[in-house]
Amino acid sequence: MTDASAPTDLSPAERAKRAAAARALNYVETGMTLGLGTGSTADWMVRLLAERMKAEGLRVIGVPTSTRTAAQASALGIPLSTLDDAGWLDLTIDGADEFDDARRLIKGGGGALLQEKIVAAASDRMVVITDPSKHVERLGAFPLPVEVVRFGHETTARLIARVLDEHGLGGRRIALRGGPSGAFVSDEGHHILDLHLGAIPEPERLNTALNVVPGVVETGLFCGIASAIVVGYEDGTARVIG
Ligand code: ABF
Repeated sequence: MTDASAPTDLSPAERAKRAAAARALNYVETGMTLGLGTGSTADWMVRLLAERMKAEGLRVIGVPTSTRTAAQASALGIPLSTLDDAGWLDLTIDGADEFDDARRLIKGGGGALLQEKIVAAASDRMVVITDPSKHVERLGAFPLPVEVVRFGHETTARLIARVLDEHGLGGRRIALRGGPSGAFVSDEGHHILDLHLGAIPEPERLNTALNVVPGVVETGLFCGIASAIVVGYEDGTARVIG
């Protein structure tokens, strides 16, 4: 059933994002500490959460996964805490760049993968809000973001290339996000390498192998973290899968 309160002037893509965000908020109860995701779908979740807090007196504490989300949530009057002060979260709601049928994700297109993964891992449940365009049979069409320290990041890229060779993914492009003259810097002061792999046959194994490379901080492979996937559709409906 579509949400009668939804604005009528939304694009089909925005209607799908809003629908997923609205459906995911059904998991939210007063008194919860919530991980607030990052990205365009998560923007809708934060906006609708603030509306419900005002309209229904819902009381939650938010832990943002990026400075972008912190600014949005703060401006909307959502009480915020740091992850360390919160300690552990009841629920995290966040977007994704890809998801497969095993609820494995690629995240990090927005550059916040490190904080997103830490917050999601420190939550009883992680609910992903997304749309059908992000569903894949096999992860990897979306370039895999890998967060690396700035020191020696070109050498780290060469060490990553060796790992890819060992995983049958040799010769794939490894791109410094933003390029050498305008390299992206994450909230934690790191760079991001985007790995154009095409397909990732064994996501768990690759995630483990990449995470032990000196200089690698974290990868955008989320395996065994998502509890449920909420898919929003252009007709304004949403469905929970997995
Ligand atoms: C965020 O959601 C990022 O990890 C990811 O890049 C982004 C993609 O979602 P959306 O399409 O909603 O922007 O959590």
